[in-house]
Amino acid sequence: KKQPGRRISIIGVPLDLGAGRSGACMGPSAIRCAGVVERLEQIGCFVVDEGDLAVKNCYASSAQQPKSKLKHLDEIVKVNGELSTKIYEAVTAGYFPLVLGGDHSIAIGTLAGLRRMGGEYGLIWFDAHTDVNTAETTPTGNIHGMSLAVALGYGDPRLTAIGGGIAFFKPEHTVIVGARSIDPGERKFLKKLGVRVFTTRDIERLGIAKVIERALEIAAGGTDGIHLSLDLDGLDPRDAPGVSTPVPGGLSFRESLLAMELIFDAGVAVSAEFVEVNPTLDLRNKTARVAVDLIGALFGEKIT
Ligand code: B3U
Ligand code: MN
Ligand code: MN
Repeated sequence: KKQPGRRISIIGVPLDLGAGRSGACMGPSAIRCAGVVERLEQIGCFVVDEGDLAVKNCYASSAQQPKSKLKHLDEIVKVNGELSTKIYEAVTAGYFPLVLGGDHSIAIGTLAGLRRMGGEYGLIWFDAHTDVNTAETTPTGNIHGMSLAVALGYGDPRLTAIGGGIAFFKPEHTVIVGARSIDPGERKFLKKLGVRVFTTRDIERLGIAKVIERALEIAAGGTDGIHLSLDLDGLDPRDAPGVSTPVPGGLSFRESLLAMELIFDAGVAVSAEFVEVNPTLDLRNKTARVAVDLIGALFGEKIT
């Protein structure tokens, strides 16, 4: 199936306050250096790079943290509010928003912006983690471990209020792919809500093609399209070493690339984000280059 080259709006969000260590703030630069705009133009996309949102990145030590359980809540609320507006404007203008992170807390803003469109969207969450902690369950206080819960309507009221707090994503159209590090509170939450999780064990047994086929049924069946939230730590650290919280036993580069190709073939994606690239831990920008390969495949680049 041939799809026309898309109009893509690139939005960089150099935020790392949601993670447990600094460095992901350099992710958008690293992905640009790896040639994301050129690659998309080569495959016939029309690309507008909006540049980066302004972020006051003051990565405080634990001793400087406010007593709040959620670390850096004020700045994260502010940046995600701005991001949600950017996303809403891009989609309204007919663009496919491609958000470059930044830590995964930026999904709060992306998804709030998408929800403001009023349609019903499905969600594919590609990640080693499940990011459904709340203030009650978080073992770290890091907001990047809470963004999926917020998208589903759970969590700190200041986070769920972003974008107007209307019509949250539905658990029955949400699917997690690649999980292998789930906290006890998250396991309960996912069970209670009935969110489908394809762990790395499921992928090993079923194969990535079957898993993506089922994920697309869940996320795209009866919706107006899907959002892909791709955390680079979903891949194995051998293929994507430059991430803040690597977890062994992840998806290979080949499996991840096929996943992107299958999502392109389905023709259902309306927005995407690529997050958690941390250049300070990377090897010669390898992880950013992997991100660009995956982005190319998501927009229709083919090996042959
Ligand atoms: N579940 C843990 C660890 C974590 C979540 N997301 C990342 N790490 N990248 C937490 O802090 O919530
Ligand atoms: Mn994540
Ligand atoms: Mn993760």
